[in-house]
Amino acid sequence: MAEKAEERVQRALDSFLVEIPSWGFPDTGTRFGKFRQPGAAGSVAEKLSDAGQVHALTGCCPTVAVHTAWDFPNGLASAEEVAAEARKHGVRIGAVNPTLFEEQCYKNGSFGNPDPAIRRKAIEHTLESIEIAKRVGSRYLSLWFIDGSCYPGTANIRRRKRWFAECLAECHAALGEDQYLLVEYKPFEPAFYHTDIADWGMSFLLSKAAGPKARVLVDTGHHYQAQNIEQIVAWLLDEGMLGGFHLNDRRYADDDLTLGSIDPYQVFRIFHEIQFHAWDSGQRAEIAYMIDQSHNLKPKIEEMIQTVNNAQELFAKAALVDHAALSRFQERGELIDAEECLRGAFSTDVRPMIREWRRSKGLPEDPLAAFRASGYMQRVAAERAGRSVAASGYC
Ligand SMILES: [Mn+2]
Repeated sequence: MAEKAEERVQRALDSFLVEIPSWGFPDTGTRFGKFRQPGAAGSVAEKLSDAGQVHALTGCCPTVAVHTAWDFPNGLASAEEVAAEARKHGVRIGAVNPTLFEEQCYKNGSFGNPDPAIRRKAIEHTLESIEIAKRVGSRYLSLWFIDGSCYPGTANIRRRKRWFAECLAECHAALGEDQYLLVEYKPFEPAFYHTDIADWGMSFLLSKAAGPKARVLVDTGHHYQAQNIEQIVAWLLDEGMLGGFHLNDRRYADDDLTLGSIDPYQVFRIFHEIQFHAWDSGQRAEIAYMIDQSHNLKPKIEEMIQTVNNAQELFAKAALVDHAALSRFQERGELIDAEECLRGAFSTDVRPMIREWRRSKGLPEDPLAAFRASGYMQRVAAERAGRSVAASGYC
């Protein structure tokens, strides 16, 4: 007899952890400006405190992604202090992201820069980030590059590809036993003619060239409009090359919108491919689920709770797909039944089952309401008022 819906959802939620980004809590903005929020985090300690709130109320965000330049002001020397601060707030440091895009020297790129001295500087920063990751007990070094060009003829695309392969291989060689290199892709922005790692295929090839512990990172916002993201995910799973996700949504291009706010069925289909693969292959792929959103308009902590909530709902819905039945329908070419099998799961209201899961874990049934009732925001807004400069951080 098939497992009951409630049990499937409980089991799925038990296995589903989502990492939240430190850059989701300070004041950030678009290229046009910032709208400051009272109580926005201004220091690493404040970011970790805010992240700790999200985990305390949702129970599924035990790690926080960090950016080397923004969160480790003294580089490696800050590592222990930041790790201790995270522990103090009930979380751990997750993926370490080298910051390879803010300094003036990176105008023409980092790993793809034609100047070998700048490529060397980018490698050294990445190697230090790997050491930080080791020091704070993080398994992931997560790489996103601005590299590319804005005008035809201005960059040697083939040479840059080879420089990328060399730099990534050198960084891969420094990884610890249990560490992974995650390589993100993005089709455009800030480069508007070519991006050195523009799509999953380029990330795949460069990861393969780097070494056995490099994997592709799929940022859901980094795709063209009509792209079939779940197919990319299915292929990466089948190749054993899916490392993780940066979860967000977009309507036009990368805008850090709330996950599932525009197209929840897309997210559901991605989660479905992952769970279908696990059923089919008998093994669950190790995937780092991370949120990459930085909100300029919505209240930051509430937004992060809303995103985690959306992620749990969509993951739980995907757990309701009857894989055995779906396989049968697919084999027999029963198109309507196969499609309805997916749609039925997607249409199920899983919220009562999620509330039940939360009750069973001693968590608030409605984390957003619990956060609002906690008075945390009012308290930190008062404590943090009058601070001069907010911590930077936007990607
Ligand atoms: Mn990203």
